[in-house]
Amino acid sequence: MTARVLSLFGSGPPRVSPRPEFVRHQLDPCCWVDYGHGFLTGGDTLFDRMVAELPWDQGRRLMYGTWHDEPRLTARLDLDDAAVPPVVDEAVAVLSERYRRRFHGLFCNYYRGPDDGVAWHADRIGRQAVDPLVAIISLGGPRRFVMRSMKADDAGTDAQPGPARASVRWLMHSGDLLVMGGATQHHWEHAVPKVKRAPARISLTTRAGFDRDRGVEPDAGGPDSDTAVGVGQVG
Ligand SMILES: O=C(O)CCC(=O)C(=O)O
Repeated sequence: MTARVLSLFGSGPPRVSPRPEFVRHQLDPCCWVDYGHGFLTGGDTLFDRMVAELPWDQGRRLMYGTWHDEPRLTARLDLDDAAVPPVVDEAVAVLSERYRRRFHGLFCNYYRGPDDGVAWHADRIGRQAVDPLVAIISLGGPRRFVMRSMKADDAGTDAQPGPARASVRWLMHSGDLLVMGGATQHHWEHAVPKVKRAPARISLTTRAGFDRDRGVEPDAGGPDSDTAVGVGQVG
């Protein structure tokens, strides 16, 4: 396992930033990402606590007839579970208020080092709900998070290459937040690639889609973002 890089704002008690700033990246006309640098302070403290206290599970996948360990550990919690630290409840409340959507569940992923990762995929909630929101808080790290469009998937031929797919990447630092919204789960994929070197990282993922209580989508929209920038210049 690679030594963890302590970030400037990562130590100290975990807190939601009192004035979180979100930058909107418009991926295409109907898909967007809001990025919140330093959404949480004390991310490394929270990382240590979650590594020690969460009920981590080693998932297994059947691939070509053989079972393989997933290259990360996972823990799946309800938001009202006693194992969810109050600062995470507070973070989810901030998200619910900002997007006026109810978030459900906390899916935690523990990437122990560079050999852990998750391959290209769109979240399953995109098959169950129209325009779901997927919010990811990163703890520890930093670690690269990449996205690519599912469109223009025409690789062409060697002689005549097809159009390149739009892609974008972020280096997520401890306490950063990334929210995928609009039609992103229908038109874009994301991944946390395996790399040569990477410190351990946890991602906390919560999603808003179908409203279980009302049986309808309460509000498909979100607030306007503080800043809008295009694809490709983040890193
Ligand atoms: O760890 C992350 O940042 C992404 C996790 C993810 O994409 C997933 O679990 O579906």
